[in-house]
Amino acid sequence: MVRPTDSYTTEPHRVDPPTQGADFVVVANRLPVDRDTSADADPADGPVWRTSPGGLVTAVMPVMRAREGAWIGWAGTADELFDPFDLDDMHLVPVRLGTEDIHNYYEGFSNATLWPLCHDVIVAPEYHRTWWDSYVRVNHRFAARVALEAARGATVWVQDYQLFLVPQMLRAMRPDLRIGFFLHIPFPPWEIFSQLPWRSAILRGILGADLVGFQRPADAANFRRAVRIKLGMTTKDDVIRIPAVPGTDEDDPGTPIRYAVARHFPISIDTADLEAQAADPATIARAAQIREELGDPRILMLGVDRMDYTKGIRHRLKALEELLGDKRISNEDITFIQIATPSRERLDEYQQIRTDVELAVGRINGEYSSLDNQVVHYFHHSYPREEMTAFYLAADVMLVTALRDGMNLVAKEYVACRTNNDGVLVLSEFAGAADQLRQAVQVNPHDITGLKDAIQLATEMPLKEQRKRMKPMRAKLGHENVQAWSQEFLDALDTVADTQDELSERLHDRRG
Ligand code: ADQ
Repeated sequence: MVRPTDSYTTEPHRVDPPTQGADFVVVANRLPVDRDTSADADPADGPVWRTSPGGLVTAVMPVMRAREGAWIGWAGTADELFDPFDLDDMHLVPVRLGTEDIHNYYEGFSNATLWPLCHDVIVAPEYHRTWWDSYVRVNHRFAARVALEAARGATVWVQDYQLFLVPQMLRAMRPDLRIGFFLHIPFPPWEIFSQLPWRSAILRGILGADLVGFQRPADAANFRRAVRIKLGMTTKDDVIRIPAVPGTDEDDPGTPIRYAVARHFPISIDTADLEAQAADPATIARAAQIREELGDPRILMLGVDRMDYTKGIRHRLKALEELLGDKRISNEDITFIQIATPSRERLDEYQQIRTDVELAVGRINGEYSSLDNQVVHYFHHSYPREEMTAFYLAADVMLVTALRDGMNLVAKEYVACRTNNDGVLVLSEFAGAADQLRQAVQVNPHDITGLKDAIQLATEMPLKEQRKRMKPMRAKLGHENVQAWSQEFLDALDTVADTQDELSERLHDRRG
């Protein structure tokens, strides 16, 4: 029999719950740690681990600690399988990825197919069947590992686009589990998503979850529309009616039906922790020192991003360069720090963005820097959290100009650190954070003229106006923090699992 492209087969198998499993399991591509292979780590002591940076980790770590669960993910090195271990109140269970898996599943299908597809096809997604086959295999490996770790009836929270197929695979292995899925990146409109040769399989994979969370209402709406168009399922508001056996006639009264919910749960930050760090005298002193070392610029602007083509770093440098060229801002007044964390460096597109950024930085400095003031300071490495907080505290203006971004935690971190309610956030309307941070100076980063105006406005904004905007944003993040985010998601997951009858009524609108 010829197998259609848009499907896959894996060994179907039921797995018995372990006698001693975890009641709460997070499964993500990466464990929240990196292996420390530096010279001072003695191999005789076994592997040494340190906490790794990144949006997902920042967001889920506090939840893991509070619930004492297990975290299943890749340890970040090729071809090595480590035993499960405990660190900082978390039980960590490594999943092995071989060199080929990393090439095909991770760098390939995850980061060169799905990532650009979900970010407005800023660069062209590549579709390769070998990458897809590897994606299916690796998702199955993750699902099988969860099936062995999760206690009977446990809650499993699957994270992000690398694991789209895990919810459905896991449901087949362990129908007793409560499964939530959260997508950290945007879900594209059907007109773009429909390019994907494996679009039905991906939609069905996600729909194995009881609750599917997105960053923005538009992402959830895009997903529900794709489900209606491609899978022919019925939706009402955020409820989706799913025939339990794929391919069966939904209207056959004998077909078991289940209901899933797909809606937005905008992720946030550990606001109290950041505020406390920003109020620490050591951080305040470090922020003052940063400014002093830069020669006390009148305006210090900051950009903090992974080095990624979605972040709009080129656009902001272009706007800055033109503003300097037009003499609308003076090179005597302005210093711009761009921190760009190395990211996915083996992919061509990422080497290209790095080259472009570095050329632009060199050009601007060559043209506009003097012995007294280097206009752009560019750092291509990551910093400890305390140092990041000091940068946020030191900066008068924060530039977040993403061309498309699920949320953008940097924007929220900057706001949380502005304990004096001063400072200006320039924020792309294409970042999810724009839904919550309404008082930011919002921009369309493709519109360079508009971006220049926004940057100029930010550099000239009176203190009173700065405070008027910053205060409500800080207040909002005070309660819309990452703890509330996870609580809301997990409460909603319980509700979906516990109230299938009510959801059925909602969908058929029997109440009215
Ligand atoms: P990312 O694309 O990685 O996350 P972002 O939300 O900005 O983007 O998170 C980056 C995190 O890394 C922030 O906490 C930031 O402080 C930290 N960071 C960045 N550069 C750093 C550096 N040089 N040194 C130390 N720390 C650094 C993905 C999605 C986002 C979504 C998050 C969370 O792409 O849209 O907001 O997941 O859901």
